[in-house]
Amino acid sequence: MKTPIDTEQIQALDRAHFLHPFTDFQDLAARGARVITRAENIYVWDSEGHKILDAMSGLWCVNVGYGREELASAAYRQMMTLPYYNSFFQTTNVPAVQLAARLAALAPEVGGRSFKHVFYSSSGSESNDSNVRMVRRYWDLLGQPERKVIIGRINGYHGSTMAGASLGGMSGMHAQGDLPIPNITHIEQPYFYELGRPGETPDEFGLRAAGWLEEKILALGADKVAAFIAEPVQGAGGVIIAPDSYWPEIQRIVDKYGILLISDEVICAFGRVGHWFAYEKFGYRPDLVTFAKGVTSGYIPLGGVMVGDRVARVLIEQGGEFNHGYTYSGHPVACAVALANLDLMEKENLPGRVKDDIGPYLAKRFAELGEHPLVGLAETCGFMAALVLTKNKATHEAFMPELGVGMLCRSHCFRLGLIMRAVGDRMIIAPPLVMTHAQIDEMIALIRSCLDATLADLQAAGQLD
Ligand code: PXG
Repeated sequence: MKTPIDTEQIQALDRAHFLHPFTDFQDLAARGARVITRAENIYVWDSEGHKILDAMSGLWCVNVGYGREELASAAYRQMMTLPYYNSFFQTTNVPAVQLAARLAALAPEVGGRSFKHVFYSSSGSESNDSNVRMVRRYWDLLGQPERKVIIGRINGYHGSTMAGASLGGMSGMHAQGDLPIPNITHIEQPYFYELGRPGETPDEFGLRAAGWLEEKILALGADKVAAFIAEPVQGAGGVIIAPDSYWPEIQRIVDKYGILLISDEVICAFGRVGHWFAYEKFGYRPDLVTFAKGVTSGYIPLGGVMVGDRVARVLIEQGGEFNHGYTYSGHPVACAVALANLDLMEKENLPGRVKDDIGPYLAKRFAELGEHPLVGLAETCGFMAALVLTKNKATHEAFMPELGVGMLCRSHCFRLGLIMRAVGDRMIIAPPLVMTHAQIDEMIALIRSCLDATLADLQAAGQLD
């Protein structure tokens, strides 16, 4: 028998010593953190014994689900063989090489462009810092050092380091710490529900939204623009899915002005949208692809950049020494876990399952939630989905932000045994890719109960029309 966990003691130590990320420290100290103690398959348990269905895969990362023996064994074996060695001074290690070759083989070639090289880091944020370094180096080496500006999108998320937070377009993050850093600017996001005009079709809006990139390039001067960075589907921003017309038009624009395209697939790669890499689904041709999270299913930190031929050729053939890297670039244990994770994903055909089986099934069941009186929009992309809570189904009127309706719904979710994120009044999920149909049914029933409970609260408070 394991000793039971003393929740209050852990909470007291947590309060005393642990500064949590993206947290109001005082508020958390007053509430006390929920202590998560174990996990299996798609469920986590807290120290009080509550079982919770984790519809967020941890933080968009536990693609193969919890408790996978194969990943733990791979880490153990690698730690006993070679727990660490650097790859700085003309040395390499077997898992890092094998993983690089494996990722290069998995990344589909599009329009004659392929990805043969990988640069490793330990997170999505670091990978995007590496992107900034590589993009600037690329243009310097080509004799165009004035091409410095990287364009991102409002409400995009690219991490929390100085460069990552700057590339992202989260106003709350920019407000703290003089961000963005110089030479990073943003265009509006392709969010039809909020920005579409009356009578405009989604595809018309998609073209107009992509046009904002061209306007920005022209305003800056094309010879000043280095790259455009975007998530295939905006994750942290609330699962914002661009209309079909958006990405082909973005591709036309970046091609026209010769600027680099960075696809930040930290969330969307490794099966999340039904493909190994998401650019394949949306049919565009990035020059750099950021990855992290799902590459190890979050069991151990690993991130990196798939470097396409266009950039790799210049860095390799003209670059000399590249003065950038991390202690843990190509960490052997992280790479060994990633290889075991990819083995599992391949064996269980998780990208294919999302594309042809559980993705379409989730789409069908999720659409039913669109009929709920509180829901203005319900949409999915692969195995990520969003609901917009609305005051008035017919007019899509939003609730006053002060009401915190999303947070109210989220607290009902926790109480009823479901983890669902609230981004404003968008309720979002990104469940593990191993979910069965029965588990999808269980999750939909839970979401419905949470919506009913939120509706009852709002009715009681007289907040509905
Ligand atoms: N790019 C994207 C697209 C991400 O989603 C990062 C970069 C940064 O990765 P690291 O490993 O440095 O955290 C992310 C991370 C949320 C949330 O609230 C999302 C992320 C991180 C923290 C919170 O949805 N995504």
